[in-house]
Amino acid sequence: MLSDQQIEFYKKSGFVIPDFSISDSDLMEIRELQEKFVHKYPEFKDYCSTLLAYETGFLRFLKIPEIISMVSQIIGENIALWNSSLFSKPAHNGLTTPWHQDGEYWPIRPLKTCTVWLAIDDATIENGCLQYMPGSHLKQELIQHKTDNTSKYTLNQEITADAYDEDKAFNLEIKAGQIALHDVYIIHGSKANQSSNPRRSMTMRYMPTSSVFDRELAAEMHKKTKIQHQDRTLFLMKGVDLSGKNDFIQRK
Ligand SMILES: O=C(O)CCC(=O)C(=O)O
Repeated sequence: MLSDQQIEFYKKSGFVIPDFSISDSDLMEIRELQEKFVHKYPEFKDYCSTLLAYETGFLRFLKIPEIISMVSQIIGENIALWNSSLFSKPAHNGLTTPWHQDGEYWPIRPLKTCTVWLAIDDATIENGCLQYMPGSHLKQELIQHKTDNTSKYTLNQEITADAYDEDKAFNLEIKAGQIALHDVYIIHGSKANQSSNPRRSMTMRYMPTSSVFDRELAAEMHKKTKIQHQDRTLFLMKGVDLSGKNDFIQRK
Protein backbone atom coordinates (compact mmCIF):
# COMPACT_ATOMS: atom_id res chain seq x y z
CA MET A 1 0.00 0.00 0.00
CA LEU A 2 1.03 3.62 -0.44
CA SER A 3 1.64 5.64 2.70
CA ASP A 4 -0.04 9.02 3.18
CA GLN A 5 3.31 10.66 2.40
CA GLN A 6 3.60 8.69 -0.84
CA ILE A 7 0.09 9.71 -1.90
CA GLU A 8 0.97 13.34 -1.13
CA PHE A 9 4.19 12.96 -3.13
CA TYR A 10 2.20 11.60 -6.10
CA LYS A 11 -0.22 14.53 -5.93
CA LYS A 12 2.63 17.04 -5.81
CA SER A 13 5.08 15.42 -8.22
CA GLY A 14 2.86 13.41 -10.58
CA PHE A 15 4.61 10.11 -9.87
CA VAL A 16 5.64 7.88 -6.99
CA ILE A 17 7.88 4.86 -6.43
CA PRO A 18 6.11 2.52 -3.99
CA ASP A 19 7.91 0.16 -1.58
CA PHE A 20 6.96 -2.81 -3.72
CA SER A 21 8.46 -5.29 -6.16
CA ILE A 22 6.78 -8.09 -8.05
CA SER A 23 7.95 -11.60 -7.10
CA ASP A 24 11.11 -13.05 -8.66
CA SER A 25 9.08 -15.82 -10.26
CA ASP A 26 6.69 -13.32 -11.89
CA LEU A 27 9.66 -11.28 -13.10
CA MET A 28 11.27 -14.38 -14.67
CA GLU A 29 7.98 -15.29 -16.33
CA ILE A 30 7.54 -11.78 -17.75
CA ARG A 31 11.10 -11.87 -19.12
CA GLU A 32 10.44 -15.21 -20.82
CA LEU A 33 7.14 -13.97 -22.25
CA GLN A 34 8.81 -10.77 -23.50
CA GLU A 35 11.56 -12.77 -25.25
CA LYS A 36 9.05 -15.09 -26.93
CA PHE A 37 6.91 -12.11 -27.88
CA VAL A 38 9.72 -10.20 -29.59
CA HIS A 39 10.87 -13.40 -31.31
CA LYS A 40 7.36 -13.92 -32.69
CA TYR A 41 6.83 -10.24 -33.58
CA PRO A 42 10.27 -8.74 -34.44
CA GLU A 43 8.51 -5.57 -35.63
CA PHE A 44 7.90 -4.87 -31.91
CA LYS A 45 11.53 -5.24 -30.86
CA ASP A 46 11.52 -1.66 -29.50
CA TYR A 47 7.94 -0.91 -28.68
CA CYS A 48 4.52 -2.51 -28.77
CA SER A 49 1.78 0.02 -27.98
CA THR A 50 -1.10 -2.46 -27.63
CA LEU A 51 0.35 -5.59 -26.09
CA LEU A 52 -2.86 -7.40 -25.14
CA ALA A 53 -4.13 -7.27 -28.71
CA TYR A 54 -1.32 -9.71 -29.54
CA GLU A 55 -0.61 -11.63 -26.33
CA THR A 56 -3.01 -12.04 -23.44
CA GLY A 57 -0.47 -14.12 -21.50
CA PHE A 58 0.61 -10.86 -19.82
CA LEU A 59 -2.86 -10.22 -18.39
CA ARG A 60 -2.21 -12.14 -15.18
CA PHE A 61 0.48 -9.60 -14.21
CA LEU A 62 -1.90 -6.70 -14.74
CA LYS A 63 -4.21 -8.04 -12.04
CA ILE A 64 -1.70 -8.31 -9.18
CA PRO A 65 -3.83 -7.41 -6.10
CA GLU A 66 -1.18 -5.23 -4.41
CA ILE A 67 -0.85 -3.17 -7.60
CA ILE A 68 -4.61 -2.77 -8.00
CA SER A 69 -4.85 -1.64 -4.35
CA MET A 70 -2.23 1.07 -4.91
CA VAL A 71 -3.93 2.24 -8.10
CA SER A 72 -7.20 2.43 -6.10
CA GLN A 73 -5.54 4.74 -3.64
CA ILE A 74 -4.87 7.10 -6.54
CA ILE A 75 -7.93 6.86 -8.82
CA GLY A 76 -10.60 5.32 -6.59
CA GLU A 77 -12.42 2.05 -6.13
CA ASN A 78 -13.84 1.61 -9.64
CA ILE A 79 -11.09 0.77 -12.09
CA ALA A 80 -10.68 -0.56 -15.62
CA LEU A 81 -7.48 -1.73 -17.24
CA TRP A 82 -7.62 -0.35 -20.76
CA ASN A 83 -4.15 -1.10 -22.17
CA SER A 84 -0.64 -2.37 -21.64
CA SER A 85 2.52 -1.61 -23.63
CA LEU A 86 6.02 -3.03 -23.88
CA PHE A 87 8.99 -0.70 -24.19
CA SER A 88 11.73 -3.24 -24.90
CA LYS A 89 14.59 -0.79 -25.57
CA PRO A 90 17.24 -3.33 -26.62
CA ALA A 91 20.95 -2.92 -25.85
CA HIS A 92 23.12 -0.79 -28.17
CA ASN A 93 20.33 0.76 -30.27
CA GLY A 94 17.20 1.14 -28.12
CA LEU A 95 15.03 4.01 -29.33
CA THR A 96 14.33 7.34 -27.64
CA THR A 97 10.86 8.04 -26.28
CA PRO A 98 10.35 11.78 -26.82
CA TRP A 99 9.13 14.08 -24.05
CA HIS A 100 5.34 13.81 -24.03
CA GLN A 101 2.19 13.66 -21.95
CA ASP A 102 0.30 10.38 -22.23
CA GLY A 103 -3.00 12.23 -22.43
CA GLU A 104 -2.08 13.47 -25.91
CA TYR A 105 -2.53 9.91 -27.19
CA TRP A 106 -5.44 8.63 -25.15
CA PRO A 107 -9.19 8.76 -25.90
CA ILE A 108 -10.36 8.87 -22.29
CA ARG A 109 -12.72 11.63 -21.14
CA PRO A 110 -12.56 13.09 -18.54
CA LEU A 111 -8.83 12.50 -19.00
CA LYS A 112 -7.86 10.66 -15.85
CA THR A 113 -5.61 7.60 -15.57
CA CYS A 114 -2.88 6.02 -13.51
CA THR A 115 -0.01 4.22 -15.25
CA VAL A 116 2.03 1.56 -13.52
CA TRP A 117 5.50 1.37 -15.10
CA LEU A 118 7.23 -1.93 -14.33
CA ALA A 119 11.00 -2.31 -14.75
CA ILE A 120 11.76 -5.68 -16.37
CA ASP A 121 15.50 -4.91 -16.18
CA ASP A 122 17.41 -2.61 -13.84
CA ALA A 123 16.76 0.86 -15.24
CA THR A 124 19.75 3.21 -15.16
CA ILE A 125 20.78 6.51 -16.75
CA GLU A 126 23.14 4.52 -18.99
CA ASN A 127 20.46 2.26 -20.45
CA GLY A 128 17.87 5.01 -20.90
CA CYS A 129 15.74 5.00 -17.77
CA LEU A 130 12.39 6.76 -17.78
CA GLN A 131 12.60 10.46 -16.88
CA TYR A 132 9.86 12.52 -15.27
CA MET A 133 9.42 16.28 -15.03
CA PRO A 134 8.21 16.54 -11.42
CA GLY A 135 5.13 18.72 -10.98
CA SER A 136 4.50 19.09 -14.72
CA HIS A 137 1.03 17.53 -14.27
CA LEU A 138 -0.18 20.15 -11.81
CA LYS A 139 -2.19 22.30 -14.24
CA GLN A 140 -3.96 19.15 -15.54
CA GLU A 141 -3.69 20.56 -19.05
CA LEU A 142 -2.28 19.20 -22.27
CA ILE A 143 0.64 21.15 -23.73
CA GLN A 144 0.98 21.43 -27.49
CA HIS A 145 2.80 18.48 -29.10
CA LYS A 146 4.30 18.29 -32.58
CA THR A 147 4.39 15.25 -34.80
CA ASP A 148 7.74 13.64 -35.56
CA ASN A 149 7.54 10.41 -37.53
CA THR A 150 11.29 9.72 -37.60
CA SER A 151 12.27 6.16 -36.88
CA LYS A 152 14.52 7.20 -33.99
CA TYR A 153 11.43 7.51 -31.78
CA THR A 154 9.01 5.02 -30.24
CA LEU A 155 6.17 7.58 -30.16
CA ASN A 156 5.51 10.33 -32.69
CA GLN A 157 4.10 13.14 -30.51
CA GLU A 158 6.73 15.38 -28.91
CA ILE A 159 6.62 18.41 -26.65
CA THR A 160 8.92 21.21 -27.80
CA ALA A 161 12.01 21.88 -25.67
CA ASP A 162 10.85 25.33 -24.49
CA ALA A 163 8.02 23.73 -22.49
CA TYR A 164 10.30 22.03 -19.92
CA ASP A 165 13.70 22.34 -18.30
CA GLU A 166 15.72 19.21 -18.99
CA ASP A 167 17.95 19.93 -15.95
CA LYS A 168 14.95 19.36 -13.67
CA ALA A 169 14.28 15.82 -14.91
CA PHE A 170 14.02 13.03 -12.35
CA ASN A 171 15.79 9.86 -13.48
CA LEU A 172 13.72 6.80 -12.59
CA GLU A 173 16.63 4.51 -11.69
CA ILE A 174 14.89 1.49 -10.22
CA LYS A 175 15.66 -2.22 -9.95
CA ALA A 176 14.08 -4.92 -12.07
CA GLY A 177 10.71 -5.84 -10.55
CA GLN A 178 10.11 -2.40 -9.04
CA ILE A 179 7.31 -0.12 -10.23
CA ALA A 180 6.47 3.58 -10.47
CA LEU A 181 2.99 5.09 -10.78
CA HIS A 182 2.40 8.19 -12.90
CA ASP A 183 -0.29 10.70 -13.81
CA VAL A 184 -1.69 11.13 -17.32
CA TYR A 185 -0.51 14.76 -17.54
CA ILE A 186 3.09 14.36 -16.36
CA ILE A 187 5.77 15.19 -18.94
CA HIS A 188 8.08 12.21 -19.36
CA GLY A 189 10.34 10.47 -21.85
CA SER A 190 13.50 8.39 -22.07
CA LYS A 191 16.81 8.59 -23.89
CA ALA A 192 18.13 6.11 -26.44
CA ASN A 193 19.85 3.01 -25.09
CA GLN A 194 23.44 2.80 -26.31
CA SER A 195 24.62 0.65 -23.41
CA SER A 196 25.24 -3.09 -23.53
CA ASN A 197 22.20 -3.83 -21.33
CA PRO A 198 18.57 -3.90 -22.43
CA ARG A 199 16.09 -1.66 -20.62
CA ARG A 200 12.78 -3.41 -20.89
CA SER A 201 9.60 -2.18 -19.26
CA MET A 202 5.94 -3.03 -19.26
CA THR A 203 3.24 -0.45 -18.65
CA MET A 204 -0.16 -1.09 -17.12
CA ARG A 205 -2.79 1.53 -17.96
CA TYR A 206 -5.72 1.96 -15.58
CA MET A 207 -8.61 4.43 -15.73
CA PRO A 208 -11.39 5.24 -13.26
CA THR A 209 -14.69 3.98 -14.67
CA SER A 210 -16.21 7.40 -14.03
CA SER A 211 -14.33 8.29 -17.26
CA VAL A 212 -15.36 7.00 -20.67
CA PHE A 213 -13.18 5.21 -23.19
CA ASP A 214 -14.34 7.08 -26.31
CA ARG A 215 -13.92 4.87 -29.39
CA GLU A 216 -14.93 7.61 -31.84
CA LEU A 217 -12.30 9.92 -30.40
CA ALA A 218 -9.81 7.03 -30.66
CA ALA A 219 -10.51 6.78 -34.39
CA GLU A 220 -9.93 10.54 -34.74
CA MET A 221 -6.69 10.46 -32.73
CA HIS A 222 -5.36 7.54 -34.75
CA LYS A 223 -4.85 9.83 -37.76
CA LYS A 224 -2.26 11.81 -35.81
CA THR A 225 -0.74 9.39 -33.32
CA LYS A 226 -0.80 6.29 -35.59
CA ILE A 227 -1.78 4.25 -32.54
CA GLN A 228 -4.94 2.26 -32.98
CA HIS A 229 -7.05 2.33 -29.82
CA GLN A 230 -10.55 1.96 -31.32
CA ASP A 231 -10.53 -1.75 -30.59
CA ARG A 232 -9.04 -1.83 -27.10
CA THR A 233 -10.66 -4.39 -24.82
CA LEU A 234 -11.44 -2.91 -21.39
CA PHE A 235 -11.08 -5.18 -18.36
CA LEU A 236 -13.00 -4.29 -15.21
CA MET A 237 -10.46 -4.69 -12.41
CA LYS A 238 -12.44 -3.43 -9.45
CA GLY A 239 -15.93 -2.09 -8.64
CA VAL A 240 -18.46 -1.21 -11.35
CA ASP A 241 -18.67 0.91 -14.50
CA LEU A 242 -19.69 4.22 -12.93
CA SER A 243 -20.17 5.98 -16.29
CA GLY A 244 -22.52 3.30 -17.63
CA LYS A 245 -20.95 3.99 -21.05
CA ASN A 246 -17.89 1.78 -21.12
CA ASP A 247 -18.16 -1.59 -22.78
CA PHE A 248 -16.14 -4.60 -21.75
CA ILE A 249 -16.68 -6.61 -24.92
CA GLN A 250 -13.70 -8.80 -25.76
CA ARG A 251 -12.10 -7.41 -28.95
CA LYS A 252 -9.07 -8.62 -30.83
O1 LIG B 1 9.50 3.24 -20.98
C1 LIG B 1 9.73 4.26 -21.63
O2 LIG B 1 10.85 4.54 -22.01
C2 LIG B 1 8.61 5.22 -21.96
C3 LIG B 1 7.37 4.95 -21.16
C4 LIG B 1 6.26 5.88 -21.44
O3 LIG B 1 6.35 6.80 -22.21
C5 LIG B 1 5.00 5.67 -20.73
O4 LIG B 1 4.91 4.84 -19.83
O5 LIG B 1 4.03 6.37 -21.07
